Amino acid sequence: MSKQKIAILGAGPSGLAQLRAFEAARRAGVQDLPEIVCYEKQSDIGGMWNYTWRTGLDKNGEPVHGSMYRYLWSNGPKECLEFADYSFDEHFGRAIPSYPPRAVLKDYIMGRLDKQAIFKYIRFECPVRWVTYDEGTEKFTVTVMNHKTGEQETNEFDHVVVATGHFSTPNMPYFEGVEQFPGRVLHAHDFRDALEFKDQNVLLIGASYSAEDIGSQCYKYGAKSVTISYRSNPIGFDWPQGMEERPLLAHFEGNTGYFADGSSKQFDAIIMCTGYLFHFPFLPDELRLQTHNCLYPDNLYKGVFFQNNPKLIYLGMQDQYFTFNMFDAQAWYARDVMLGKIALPAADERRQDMQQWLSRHEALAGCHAAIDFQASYIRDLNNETDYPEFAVEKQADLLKEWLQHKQENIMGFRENAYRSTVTGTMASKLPARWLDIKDDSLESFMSLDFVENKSFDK
Ligand code: FAD
Ligand code: NA7
Repeated sequence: MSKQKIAILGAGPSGLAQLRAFEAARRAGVQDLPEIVCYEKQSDIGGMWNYTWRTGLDKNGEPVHGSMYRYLWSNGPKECLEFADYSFDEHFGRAIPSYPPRAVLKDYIMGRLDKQAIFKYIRFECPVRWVTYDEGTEKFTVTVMNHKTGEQETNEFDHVVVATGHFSTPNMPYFEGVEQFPGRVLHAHDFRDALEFKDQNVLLIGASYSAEDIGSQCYKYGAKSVTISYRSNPIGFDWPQGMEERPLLAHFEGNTGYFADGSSKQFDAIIMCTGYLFHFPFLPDELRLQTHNCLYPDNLYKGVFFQNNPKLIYLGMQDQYFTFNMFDAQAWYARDVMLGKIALPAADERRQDMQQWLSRHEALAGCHAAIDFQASYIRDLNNETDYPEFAVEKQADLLKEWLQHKQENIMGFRENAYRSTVTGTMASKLPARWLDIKDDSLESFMSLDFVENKSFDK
């Protein structure tokens, strides 16, 4: 029998988790591993964490994937995204604070990879153009544009793992009069540097993570005022002076925004923090996941296997309280199904299982229930694989503390420290207020005199 072939689309944290899962099996002595090809649009690994200064199109004319910006710090405690098979202690050799900047987290993600072992599978600058499935041969055909050779390539695979992320294609609503707005109008996807908005009156539309964090960045780096306009509910933090929330914007006249409560204000710039579209331009209707940002997208058995064709696997498509360790849980489970260690049930049984999760999802009341829901989803996956234990329920408790800490002080929550559920190590603390630490480079951060948390035992 010929070897199985697997295509992984995307080499961000999810695609890398899939590669790592197979690598772990190889190290454990599993024979006859499938042949793997990972197609990546960018010229390096890391997905979102691979910061780019570019916006619009990349050097190959492809839509820029990155939505991350300078000065971005982890928006959740690192203890809730720690890999169970590669701890922060193992990487840094000492305790570091709970909310590291982007470059520090990226260093950690990259640190667990044996680059030699993994890079050989990855084909960089190869955006996937089209995927089809042939019922007769039971194979997928994947066509990519190889920008390095300037030619398209087509190959056949037994499984396709879609790990292309879902925070990259802007959801950009229209507001009457915006076309006459004299200042800059951009989506969070194109936001790169808060200093651009220094001394400006900035309007952010949207009331979720992007609005909260970009607003905080603009405040930290000297915006004159930050106004957040919400559609459903205000974020509700005790914002510092100069930041405020207003109901939904109704329309613009020149540089003046008019809000649903009748109030108005003049602005220099508008940043749409209005979320992202699930966008898979390389998939035909019958293979394409159609959903929005939520904790349990329909038609994904175990959150990963596409119901129409479970040989098509989607990783990381959920809204994310948990990130890297959830991608691992998914990748380990998907690997075991692809290796035939776990058998997938028939379609109606898969439907029943999804239905049960969907009903739970629908009944969720509040953030604590949502966190517990995602933790139990991860537990459900980890129960079936050899991914190391990481006490996901305890991490859920840390996430609840995180919510409380944000509520107490949105500009200072990153000064809190938590204990790792993987190693038991208590994080150290920042030596200064987060608002006062403006250099976020790896070198600068790692040279800070972190404050050891002596009050806690290991
Ligand atoms: P991505 O990281 O998006 O990677 C997808 C990969 O697929 C990319 O490399 C892309 O180039 C590639 N790709 C896309 N299309 C194609 C194609 N057609 N062909 C080939 N390759 C393709 N998470 C946290 O844990 N902590 C944080 O602090 C945090 N902050 C965030 C801040 C922002 C602004 C954003 C947008 C996200 C943040 N996240 C954070 C969530 C983040 O999305 C995840 O941490 C993680 O990057 C998701 O990994 P992924 O591999 O699923 O997707
Ligand atoms: P989210 O979490 O999907 O949130 C999108 C927000 O945008 C949400 O508050 C929406 O309001 C709002 N929205 C969407 N459409 C509109 C319109 N038409 N008008 C006004 N407001 C709108 O996206 P984020 O970018 O904040 O976060 C995504 C990830 O990026 C996250 O994981 C972070 O780690 C970084 P709603 O509440 O639905 O009324």
